[in-house]
Amino acid sequence: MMLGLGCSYQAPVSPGDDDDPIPDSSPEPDSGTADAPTPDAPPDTPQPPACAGYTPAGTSAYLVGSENADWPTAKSACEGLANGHLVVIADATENTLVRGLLPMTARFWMGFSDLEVENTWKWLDGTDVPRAAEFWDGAQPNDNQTFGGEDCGEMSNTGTWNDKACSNAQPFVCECP
Ligand SMILES: [Ca+2]
Ligand SMILES: [Ca+2]
Repeated sequence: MMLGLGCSYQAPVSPGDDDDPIPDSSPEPDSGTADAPTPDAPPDTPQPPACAGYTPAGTSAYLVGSENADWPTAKSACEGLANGHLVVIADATENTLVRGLLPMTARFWMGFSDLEVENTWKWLDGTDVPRAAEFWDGAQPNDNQTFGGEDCGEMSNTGTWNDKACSNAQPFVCECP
């Protein structure tokens, strides 16, 4: 007997029969709960891991800039590296950790400035950097007029902070997230 016109039940498998009226168990092709290996998974663009290229340390992850840059360029560079930012220091532990990322001979940019309002220091996340913070070096910030004023924050050789003319090209540290 030949197959009928889809009017009755059929053998369990009928490959090639394209007018089977019986709906299959999963009408939604991409329900996400495939119960078998799915060789036909769409070749999506692979998602890079968050903070790709950064080295985890402590409670965050860091990346030392590959070349010296002035502060605005360093800021942009970090933002272009997996959406990071110039490093923002939360506490003494992080300060020590970050200081150790570069040789003590190197001073480097961090993510704070008083570019918006002179003598009002802000981290890039918008939080205040109290002028009396324990980390400021001696008489800093002093907005040294010898250099036309100083509006960008750096880590000094000793691990203390200094305000410096933003146009200096020097190392920088990015943080992510
Ligand atoms: Ca200043
Ligand atoms: Ca200074």
